[in-house]
Amino acid sequence: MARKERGFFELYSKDPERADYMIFGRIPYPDRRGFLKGAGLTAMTAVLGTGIPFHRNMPSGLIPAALAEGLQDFKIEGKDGLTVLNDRPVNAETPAHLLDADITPTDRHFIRNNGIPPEEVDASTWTITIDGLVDEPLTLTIDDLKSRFDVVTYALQVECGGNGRAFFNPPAKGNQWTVGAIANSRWTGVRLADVLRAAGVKDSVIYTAHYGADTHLSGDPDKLPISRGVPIEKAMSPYNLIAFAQNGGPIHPMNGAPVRLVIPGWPGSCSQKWLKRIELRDVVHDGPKMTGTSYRVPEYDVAPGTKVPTEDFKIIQSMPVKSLITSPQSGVELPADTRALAVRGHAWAGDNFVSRVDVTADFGKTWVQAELGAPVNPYAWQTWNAEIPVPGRGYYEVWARATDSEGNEQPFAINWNPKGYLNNSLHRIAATVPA
Ligand SMILES: Nc1nc2c(c(=O)[nH]1)N[C@H]1C(S)=C(S)[C@@H](COP(=O)(O)O)O[C@H]1N2
Ligand SMILES: [Mo]
Repeated sequence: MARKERGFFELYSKDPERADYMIFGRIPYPDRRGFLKGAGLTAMTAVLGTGIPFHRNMPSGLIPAALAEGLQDFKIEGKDGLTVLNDRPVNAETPAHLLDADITPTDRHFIRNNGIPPEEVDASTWTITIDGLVDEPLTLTIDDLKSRFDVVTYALQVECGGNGRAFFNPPAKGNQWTVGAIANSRWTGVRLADVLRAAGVKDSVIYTAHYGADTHLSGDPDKLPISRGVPIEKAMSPYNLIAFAQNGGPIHPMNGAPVRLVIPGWPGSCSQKWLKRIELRDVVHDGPKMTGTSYRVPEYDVAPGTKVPTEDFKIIQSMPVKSLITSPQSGVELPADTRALAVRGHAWAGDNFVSRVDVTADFGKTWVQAELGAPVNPYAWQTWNAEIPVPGRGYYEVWARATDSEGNEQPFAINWNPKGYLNNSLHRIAATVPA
C-alpha cells in the first residue's frame, strides 16, 4: 500500500479491472481462493470507513459492491455533502449551494491533502517550534499560545490555488476542482506576527518556511508532502493566524487539527495544516511544492496549450477576485409565476476587497448591480444578493461578476496556464421557470 500513488476512488472510477488487479492481486478466475487480508484489507476498511466483520470469508479479487456502485458513498466523518475527488490523498470539495451560509460550517469546509494526515494527535502535548533566523527559538504548546499571546477570532477565506481547474481546456493535471475548494470558516488562534515577533525576526529574514506533521504518500519518512512559505511582509499581516479552533470547536482532523496556519487571501497551500514548525529564512523557501511549476504560473499570458519553460514561472501570491452563486442551486425549477430571479452568493478578492458584484440573466446583455455587504473583517468573503427581472417561462442562466477594489474584474474566459491555477472566470448557474 505504501507505494500506491493513486487512491481507490480514481482507480475504481477509471478502470475497475485494473483496480481489482492492483489491490487484490490477480488470481485467475474462477479459481479465486485467496482472501482479503493485509494491506488490501487495511485499505479497504479505510475506504469503507468501517471494519468488515466477515473479511475472513471475503474472496480476494471481488470488487466490493460499495466500490462497484461508485464511491459516492465514500464518507468522511464530520463532513457533510462534500464531493470526494480522491481518497489518497483525501481531496473533497463543497457543492456551491452548500456554501450558502456566511460562515462555512466545519462539516462543509473542503479538504485538500497532499499527503497522509497524522493519526495520533494529542492537542495537550502538541508543540510548534519557531526557529531559523530568530533571536531566540521558541517551542510552544497550545496552552502557551493561549496564555502568551492575544487570542483572536476572524472569518477568513481559504481557497485552493487549483480551484476551478476542472474547466481548463486543454485540461490541466491535478485535482479536478470545480468551484468548491473555497471556504470561509471562523478561525480562532493567535496572530502569526505576534509569535514571530516574540521569537525575534532577524533583519536578514525574507521568507517563512512551514512544516506540518503529515507524511509523504510514498511512506518515505525523509520526504515531506508539502512545505511552503510566504514573504516576511505577508507573514506579518495581522490577519494570519496560528489557529487552534474552527467555528468555535476543534479543528476538523482533515483541516489540520490540532493547530494550523491560516494565511488568507493567498493560495490555500500557504496555510500549513498540522503545523509543527515555522523556520525563518534569508532565501525564498524551496520546500516541496514551492519550486518548479507548483503553485506557480507563467509570468506572461499564454495561449491555451502553450509549453512554458519552468524558469518563466512565478510564485502565486494574492488570489484573484472571484464570486460564487450559492442560491438557488444550479438546475432549480422555479414557480411558474416567477418574474424575478432572487440570487445570492459570496465574493472575495485575495488581499483586496470586493467593490461590486453584477449579475445577469440574459447572457451578459444587461447587468444588475447586486447589493454587496462589507466583510465581517478583512479577508472574510463578502455576501451579496440581487433580483433579476425575467419575462416569464423558459431557461435562464445566471452569471455573477465581481470587481475588486483595484478595478480588476472576473473574466469570461479562463486565464489558461499549464497547471490549472487561478481560474476566476464567472460562475454560472441554470434556472428554469416551467410553463
Ligand atoms: N500539512 C499540510 N498542510 C496543507 C496541505 C497539506 O497537504 N499538508 N494542503 C494545503 C493546500 S494545497 C490547501 S488548498 C489547504 C486546504 O486546507 P483545508 O484542507 O483545510 O481545506 O491546506 C494546505 N495546507
Ligand atoms: Mo491547494
